[in-house]
Amino acid sequence: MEDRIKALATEVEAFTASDKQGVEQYRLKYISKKGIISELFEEMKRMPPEEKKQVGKILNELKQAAEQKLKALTEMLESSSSSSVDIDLTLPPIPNKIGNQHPLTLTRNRIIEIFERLGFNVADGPEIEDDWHNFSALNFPENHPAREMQDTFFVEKNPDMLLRTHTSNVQIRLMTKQKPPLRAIMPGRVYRNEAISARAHCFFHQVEGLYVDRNVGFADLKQTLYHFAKEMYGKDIKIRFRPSFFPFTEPSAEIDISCLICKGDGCNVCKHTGWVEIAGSGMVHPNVLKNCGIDPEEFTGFAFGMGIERVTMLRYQVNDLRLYSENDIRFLKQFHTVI
Ligand code: 2U9
Repeated sequence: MEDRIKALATEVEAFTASDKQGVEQYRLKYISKKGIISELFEEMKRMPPEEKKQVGKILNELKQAAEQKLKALTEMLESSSSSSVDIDLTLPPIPNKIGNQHPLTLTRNRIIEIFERLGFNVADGPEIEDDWHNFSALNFPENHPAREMQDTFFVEKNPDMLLRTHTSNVQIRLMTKQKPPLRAIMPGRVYRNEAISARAHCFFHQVEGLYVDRNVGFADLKQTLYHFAKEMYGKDIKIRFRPSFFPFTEPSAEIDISCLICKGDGCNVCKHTGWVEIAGSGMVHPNVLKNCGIDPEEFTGFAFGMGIERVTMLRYQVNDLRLYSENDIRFLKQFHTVI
């Protein structure tokens, strides 16, 4: 019996385990109620009293050594599994990257905010449009160059359908559906068949506006857009109207603002004129009102249109249109709301 206990002590001492299962096997084999050491205690009970004393002593020593070993094996396993994940809790945290709104979104939202305070609603419409809503209803003659394939993207299978070249299609839909008074702005994406460069792109964004009611005049147009310019660029801004031509407005005018860079003294941005173009505008052509079922003898209206890219360019001094659609995080992260 004593020899068996000594052999077991050597076995216990030499035991190794590399995982949880190994440690559990050890426990079951030596320490559990049905393990070898418990069996030896049972055997000892049947021994004569004079031998019991000596065997009991070394059996108790074995039991203690086996329990110590179990503790050591468990601790070793725990420390090796936690050291495999190497975390230095003293390191500063990696900051979360917080996204921001696209500069065009910031500008569009600011434009909407300004016009909403003047009582304009926001209207929306389709980007794939038919010829009537994009051209004919807007008084474009049959042979107008904008209707050419070089200028407009047509749907191959149905040449009556096209990618809208302006958001004016929404105005036509609005005027056909609702009767005056109408006061709305139409922000949205538009498409033109242009070669991509720093100054032109095949898609861009516009906000157009429309106000139709009895007795709407050119003075209302001037004051509305002067108010817009002051809200967008500051109260010291100057505006001027230059006569122009569009098929859908009569009379028509282009709107310039005083150059924000040189304050009118002359620089590269304003090509040394002191003025930069910001929008087109005019009184809605009587033919356009008629095409939408509105009597031009009873109602008049003004309309305007501006490119969001251009407004943004002047707001943030961005000099290349391509930057807006390249998704370069170094460009995009520079913008924040200007209050
Ligand atoms: C209806 C009647 C009239 C909208 C207008 C302009 C002048 C204009 C350009 C500005 C820069 C387009 O983005 S741009 O290239 N727009 O010059 N837009 S008046 O006139 C309308 C629209 C709809 C029914």
